[in-house]
Amino acid sequence: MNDSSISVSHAERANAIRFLAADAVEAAKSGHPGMPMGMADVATVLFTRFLKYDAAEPRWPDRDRFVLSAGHGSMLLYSLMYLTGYPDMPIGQIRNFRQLGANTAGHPEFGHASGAETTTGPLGQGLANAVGMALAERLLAARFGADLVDHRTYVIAGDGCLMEGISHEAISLAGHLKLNKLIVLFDDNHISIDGPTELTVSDDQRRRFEACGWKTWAVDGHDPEAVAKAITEAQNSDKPAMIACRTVIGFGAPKLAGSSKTHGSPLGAEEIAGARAKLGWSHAPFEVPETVLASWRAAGRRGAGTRSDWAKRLAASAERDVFNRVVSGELPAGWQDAIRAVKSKSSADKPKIATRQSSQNVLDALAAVIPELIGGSADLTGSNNTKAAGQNPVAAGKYDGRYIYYGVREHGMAAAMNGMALHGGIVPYGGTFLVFTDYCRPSIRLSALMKQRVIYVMTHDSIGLGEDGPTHQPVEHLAALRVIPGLITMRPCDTVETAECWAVALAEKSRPSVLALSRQALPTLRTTHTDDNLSARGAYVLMEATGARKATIIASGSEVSLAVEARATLEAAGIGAAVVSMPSWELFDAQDAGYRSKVLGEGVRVAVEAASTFGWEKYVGPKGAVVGMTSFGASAPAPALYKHFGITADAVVTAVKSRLA
Ligand SMILES: Cc1ncc(C[n+]2csc(CCOP(=O)(O)OP(=O)(O)O)c2C)c(N)n1
Ligand SMILES: [Mg+2]
Repeated sequence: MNDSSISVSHAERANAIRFLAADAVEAAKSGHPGMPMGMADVATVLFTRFLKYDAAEPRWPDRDRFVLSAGHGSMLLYSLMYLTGYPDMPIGQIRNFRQLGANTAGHPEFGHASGAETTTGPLGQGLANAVGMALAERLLAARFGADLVDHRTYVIAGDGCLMEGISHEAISLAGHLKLNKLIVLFDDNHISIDGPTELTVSDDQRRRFEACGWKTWAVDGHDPEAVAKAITEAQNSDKPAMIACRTVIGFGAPKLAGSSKTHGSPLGAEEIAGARAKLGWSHAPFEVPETVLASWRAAGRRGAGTRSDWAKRLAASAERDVFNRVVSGELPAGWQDAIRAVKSKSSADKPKIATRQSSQNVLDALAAVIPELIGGSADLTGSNNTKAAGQNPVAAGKYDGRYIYYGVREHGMAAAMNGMALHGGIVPYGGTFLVFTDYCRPSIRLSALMKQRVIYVMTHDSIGLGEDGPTHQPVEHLAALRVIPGLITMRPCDTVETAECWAVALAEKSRPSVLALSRQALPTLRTTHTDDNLSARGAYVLMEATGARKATIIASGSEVSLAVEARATLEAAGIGAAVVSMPSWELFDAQDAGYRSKVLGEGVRVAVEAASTFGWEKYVGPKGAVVGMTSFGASAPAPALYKHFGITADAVVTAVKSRLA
């Protein structure tokens, strides 16, 4: 379709977006009209001439991805979806913008409106997700060939996205990996909430992107031909592309256009009426003239033929079944055998190794059977033990690797992993030190909010890391991760539990996981093999009391062996004590009440964990005790630190005895 084949003008199509957005915000009495009005021209060019999609099949795997990183402009996306005819975006949804139960949430939420490729709103995240999506596309194209995987990733990012720190990590990584099918449309409107951007930023954005290995253009964002020309050139770029589109926020509003006042408030009846007069749009709110709608609907089906050709190629492909399996997120049959093998070998060999090393052993086995497992680390590969045997590095132009050196870009890594998981066809995991979950936290939160299987391999999980000191020793991090809804935090005590926790993380198709792993060596405590995944229950009785159970010692990770030691002392003193290994609160809380009370027992309960004591009260109860950290750590060898902070078997024994007295 082009402009001459149909009598509807570009301006009419763009105005349809503008008024759907302005009127929906007006009806909701809240929202952001300025950005959709400003970017309506650019979006119209993209969705009517360039974007490869079929509105009738929003999830077609080889579609171009469109990410609205400036998520406050959600009405831009919803208007486009309605106009192009996405089945789940009838006009009723637009009328219900921002209302409970509507898929037109205030910001685009993944899993609500089908055109929302990712949840955006926290500025910069979408741009960084898009880097992951563009990378996923390259990795899958290398695996399955261009016949099945050949699409682009487009992003709309605003001043805010580009001011956020994460944008630097994302831009830098994309430039380094030469993700030339990534095209960023920068809404260069010189306005953010506080006013003109000259208040806050003087960056030369084009030169900034160019310095990171991008090609850039600058165009008038209200000149459709200029925008189209730049996108055409960007499509042929050998580097990622950024097009700075100079726009006017709130374009068409007679008094407020160009002002931050249009950013995040309804324009008001008078201003909207003025915009109608100015732009020549005489239609009632939520009414789009038939011819305009028809031209949009035709644009929405532009890709139908391309999609059916693709479907034919897939049907005829020898890779069909594998491709379908991988895209659906199913793991290859038999992958659990690798887990079982590690478990039984470890129970027999009883290695004394750090759980980060255990994780390495598990990964070596898993990577051999799950090709879509894509690893990486934020410059701590040798410490996180994340690079599995047989995984080659991914590099610019070399996308058949399965390991990503993310560089010192924790936040960018986490957001890129979200993007890869959302893209589909990839199971991403990545590592850094547990203390730096703080550097990834906004993206970890989004992994959980979006229900994505992203696996965070977080090592050096306590004061047990020793001499690097309090800057590197996580204290409050486990508590802070355990409160994120939907996230599974797991802290295994030995190789067997580490294998089990990996199995949980992989089997959970719609939850992210954090594996908290030790730097220091730990003894094997699970010395009898069982196929059952005991860690999947969150906690279980590792050692029962010999006689009647008087006390239960609950521990996670490196402190489970300490609990075992304390138990021996108590038993020797005639006090029946059980050890409960609790690798995961979340998994344990999901068990039935009967199981939970049986595991926790009736007697005195003492928890021990080399982390903030915060929250353990719920398991030990008012009569129990928690042996843990109440301050930051310190720099010293690990054994000295455990002693210094009183996280010892003796402290556990004393706590039990004093409560039995
Ligand atoms: C991480 C983060 N910080 C702050 C906000 C609140 N916020 C939403 S939009 C915005 C300004 C964005 O400016 P820009 O991207 O230029 O959008 P425009 O005003 O041009 O639509 C801010 C600060 C946010 N959504 N995310
Ligand atoms: Mg702006």
